[in-house]
Amino acid sequence: MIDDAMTAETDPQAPQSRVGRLRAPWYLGALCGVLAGALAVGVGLLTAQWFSTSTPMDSVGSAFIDRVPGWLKRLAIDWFGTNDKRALRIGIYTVMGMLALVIGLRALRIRWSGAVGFVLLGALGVLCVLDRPQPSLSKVMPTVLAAVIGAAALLVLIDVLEGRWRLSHTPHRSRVPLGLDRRGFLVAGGSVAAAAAVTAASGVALEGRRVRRLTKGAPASLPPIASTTVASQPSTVGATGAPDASVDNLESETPFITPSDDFYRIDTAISFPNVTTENWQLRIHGMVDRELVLRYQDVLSRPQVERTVTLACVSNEVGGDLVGTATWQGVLLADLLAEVGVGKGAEQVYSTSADGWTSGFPVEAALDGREPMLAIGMNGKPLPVAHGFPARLVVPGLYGYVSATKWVTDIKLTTWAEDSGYWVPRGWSALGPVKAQSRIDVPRRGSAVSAGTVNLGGVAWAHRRGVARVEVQVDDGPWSEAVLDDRGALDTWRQWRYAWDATPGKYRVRVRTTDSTGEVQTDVVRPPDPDGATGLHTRRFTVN
Ligand SMILES: Nc1nc2c(c(=O)[nH]1)N[C@H]1C(S)=C(S)[C@@H](COP(=O)(O)O)O[C@H]1N2
Ligand SMILES: [Mo]
Repeated sequence: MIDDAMTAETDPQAPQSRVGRLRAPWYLGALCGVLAGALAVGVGLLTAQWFSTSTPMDSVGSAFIDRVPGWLKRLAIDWFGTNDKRALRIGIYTVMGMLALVIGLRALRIRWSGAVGFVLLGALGVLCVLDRPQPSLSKVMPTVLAAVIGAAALLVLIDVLEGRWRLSHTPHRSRVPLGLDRRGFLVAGGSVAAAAAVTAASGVALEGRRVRRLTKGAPASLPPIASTTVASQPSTVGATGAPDASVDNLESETPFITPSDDFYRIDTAISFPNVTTENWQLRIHGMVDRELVLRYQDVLSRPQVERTVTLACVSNEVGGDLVGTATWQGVLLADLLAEVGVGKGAEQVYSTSADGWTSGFPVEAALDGREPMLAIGMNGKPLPVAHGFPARLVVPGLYGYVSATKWVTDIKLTTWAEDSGYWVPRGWSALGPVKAQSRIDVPRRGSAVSAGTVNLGGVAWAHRRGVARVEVQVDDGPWSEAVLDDRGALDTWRQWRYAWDATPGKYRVRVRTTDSTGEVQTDVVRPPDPDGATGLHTRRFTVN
């Protein structure tokens, strides 16, 4: 059987003028580009596992995160919340797919330009890896392999498409395009698509297995809390009564302890760093009298403490949900620092994660009694991978971006001049004390509110000073005191409740907190940038 498009090209002596007509349609060129791109992606996904590093696409994503202007990063958090990484991945795959398509189109006109296009994309990927902390040969390998194989696949596809390389009938190669070889193209295109699917699927499966195995060495149960260190939480301040929690759904909406699965996640890691209990170690060095290197077992065998602390993200908008409370277990940083001996002149506790992210806070914050921890446990279990397994820092009263290094592997005592945490050169404040905030959580947004007693509730926090009071204001009425839940401490949020006697109508409700020093939460509206949002959370209700 003879393919329809072939009849004309069986004559190699065909006049030049006819070759033009035999050129493959543009969309097949585009398809070649996309297929070759898909194979490159698959090869990247798979070889990233072989070299235990990130995929080319994720390297581009990470370099993008590192380099994006602050305003764009903030927009991304606003738009996508903590889904920003998935959105970024989708964006990168879309852009790369479009580039591959264009490369395929070009390759139809100029044969070599396809290969050149993939090599250029590969070079961009390599630059992205080099731009990241601790570049290495194995980190660039997936990108190099993906680009080379993508380029080769495109050359083959275009050759087959244009009949330079005949796969059907008597296979042969020709220096001039002999016209569209449909069956050959189907075979070649199908093979590339199948190879792309197989490599991508195995890469994704291996990545899933890798992430599951990261916690393989996690202890079944955390070591017991040492009796000597079960120091009670700093006592709470301020007035309250015993609220009737049964009348509202505050505890189900915003439980005092945030379940680990619901805890907000913010970090620059597109894929989890390769850190396990076996390969993890923490080095404490810099301006210290003697360095210390800890293995996971060393941490487990040290006296354990447990503290309930509310962690907040500086990017949290007024009323936002980038804040949560957990019970953290681990060892006190002050004990570790006492052991290494903090040198004279040390100003900053500067820590680095396994994937090269950094943060730093004042040495005083480690020693002023707020009890920062090297945490290994969250809510009674080993830290989840997303929250820094096997170990992270938790520093009460400071935003996460200056203190809460997840997957922490390095603590350096240093000066402010010597080192700056990741977000500081990107325009965020070097010091990040958490600002007092209060939030209205119930009734839920959009739920029907009927006249009578409306149970308002939410949480408020004022780290290092403690929430002394929460007040609610309806329209421009007086500020009325809410009831505070008994649970909580200086560095945790407090749940509040307020029974509002509401008649039908439209209302604006605001909330504010006062800390134990009598300082009232400011109503001045400021964005998160550069050191945390302020302003009063406001909700509008229609009472029926
Ligand atoms: N390794 C690493 N640790 C990190 C970050 C990061 O990007 N990388 N982000 C910090 C920020 S900005 C915050 S708010 C907290 C969030 O901790 P969580 O994800 O456990 O809630 O982690 C901090 N620790
Ligand atoms: Mo953050």
